[in-house]
Amino acid sequence: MIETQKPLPPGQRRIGTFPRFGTHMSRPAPAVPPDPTIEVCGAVGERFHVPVVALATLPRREVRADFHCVAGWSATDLLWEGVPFESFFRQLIAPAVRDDAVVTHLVFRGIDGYQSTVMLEDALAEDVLIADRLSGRPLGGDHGAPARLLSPAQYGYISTKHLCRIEVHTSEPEDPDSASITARLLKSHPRARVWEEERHGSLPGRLVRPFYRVLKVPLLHLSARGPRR
Ligand SMILES: Nc1nc2c(c(=O)[nH]1)N[C@H]1C(S)=C(S)[C@@H](COP(=O)(O)O)O[C@H]1N2
Ligand SMILES: [Mo]
Repeated sequence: MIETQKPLPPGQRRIGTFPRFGTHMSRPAPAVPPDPTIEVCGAVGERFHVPVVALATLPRREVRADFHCVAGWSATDLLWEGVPFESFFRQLIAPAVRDDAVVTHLVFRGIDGYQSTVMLEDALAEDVLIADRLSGRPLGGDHGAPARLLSPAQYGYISTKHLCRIEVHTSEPEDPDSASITARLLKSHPRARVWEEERHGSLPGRLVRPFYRVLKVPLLHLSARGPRR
C-alpha cells in the first residue's frame, strides 16, 4: 500500500515520535497540585479560578493535528481532546471582562513558570484547545499535565503546558527583558504561524532555520531526560 503523507509546513521534518521538549530541559514535569485550577486575571473585574475538573463540564471536542516545533521537528497525526479555547473564552472570560476593556492579547502561564503571549484572534481559532487528553488518555507530565494550551497552526512554543493562569490584556504586553541583546537575538515571532514560517521576531524564517536545526538534536536529548511523573 502506498501511503501518501500530508505535506508539512516549510522547513519542518517529520519525527516518528512525540518527544517531550521545552525550556524545562531535563527538569522533571512540575508537580500538579491536588485540586489544580486555571486562574484568570488581568482585564477582568476580579481574578477567578476555574478548576481543571470543570473542563469536563464545558463543550468538548477532539482535534487531530500535527504539532510543529520551531526547532524543526513535527510530530504528526496526534489526537487531542479538550475544551475549545473559544468556548472557554466566550463562556468564562468574556462575561468577566471589564466594561471598558477590549481584549487583544492573552498570556498563558504554566506551573513551571513558562509563558506564551497569544493574540486574541489566534487564540480563538477553531482548532485551539485547552487540552486535557492526548491519544485517548489523560495528559501525562511530559506533554503538559493537568492541561495545556494546544494551538496546532502555531509553533509549539505558543502551546503552554501545565497551564495554571491566563492573563487578559488590552494591548500587547511588554516583555520585561526585551531590551537585552540576547532577548533581541532570540526574539520569537509574536504570531508564530507555521504555514507562514513565522519563526523569528525580525528575521525571515528561512534564514533562522539552520540555527534551530543545529540546536534541535541536543535540545531534544536534553528535554527528554529526567524522571517521569
Ligand atoms: N510549561 C511549558 N510549556 C511549554 C514549554 C515549556 O518549556 N514549558 N515548551 C514549549 C515548546 S518550545 C514546545 S515545542 C512544546 C513542546 O511540547 P511537548 O513537550 O508536549 O512536545 O511545548 C511548549 N510549551
Ligand atoms: Mo519548541
